[in-house]
Amino acid sequence: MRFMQTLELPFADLDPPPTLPEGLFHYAGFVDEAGQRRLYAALAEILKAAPPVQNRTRGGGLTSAAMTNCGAVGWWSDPKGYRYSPTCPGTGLPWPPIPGDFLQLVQWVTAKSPWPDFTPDACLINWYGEGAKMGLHQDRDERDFSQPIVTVCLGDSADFMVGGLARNDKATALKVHSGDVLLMGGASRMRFHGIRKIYPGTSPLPEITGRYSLTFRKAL
Ligand SMILES: O=C(O)CCC(=O)C(=O)O
Repeated sequence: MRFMQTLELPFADLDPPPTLPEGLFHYAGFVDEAGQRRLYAALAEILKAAPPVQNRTRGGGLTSAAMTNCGAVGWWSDPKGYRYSPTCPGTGLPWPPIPGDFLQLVQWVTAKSPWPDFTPDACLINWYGEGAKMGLHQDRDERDFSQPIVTVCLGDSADFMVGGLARNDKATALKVHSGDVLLMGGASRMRFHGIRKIYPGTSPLPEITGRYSLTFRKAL
C-alpha cells in the first residue's frame, strides 16, 4: 500500500505537471486502492454519525452536492449565509473529529510543500450523486488565506474546474480520479474552482457510489 504503510513517502511523485498555475498542485494517484479503502472505512463512520445533506443556499435553493463535516468546526450554508460552526446545525451535535488517517495523509501531502505546518481544523465532505455539480466559487470563509486547501478525491472521477482570481476568468477542466489529491495555496489560494460533472460508475471501489471530496482547511 503506498499511502499508510510505507515510511518511504512517494515524494518523487509530487512534482506538479508544468501546465498548472503557481500554487496549484495535482498529485494524481497519491492514495492507492488499499489506502482509499482505509480512508473510506473512516469516512463511513463519519457518514453514519453525521449523514450528508443538501444544504439551503443563501438564495434559498439547495446545494447540488450533499455535505457533512468532521473537525473542530464545519462549513455550513443556509439562508442566513455561509459560516463555520462547531456543531451540526441539523442535529446540534459537535462534528465528529478528523480521523488520524485523514490527518496523516494531509501531513504527507503538505510536508514538502510550501506549507509544511498546515494543520487543518475543518474537513468539509461533499458527496456528488449522478448529475451533481458545484459552481465556480472561492473559499473565503476562513480566517487566514495564507493557509492552503487540500482536497482528497474518493469514488467517481470528475471534472474539477480551475478558474482564475476573478469570477469571469476562463476556467479549464482538470480530470480528477479516486485517490488524487489537490493542493491550492499561495497564488492559487483564492482561485475560483468547482465541479462541472462527475463520471458515474467510474469509482475503482465498488463500495463507493458517486464521488466524495474531502476538503481540508484551517478555518479558525
Ligand atoms: O469536490 C471538490 O473537489 C471541490 C470541493 C470544493 O470546491 C469545496 O468544497 O469548496
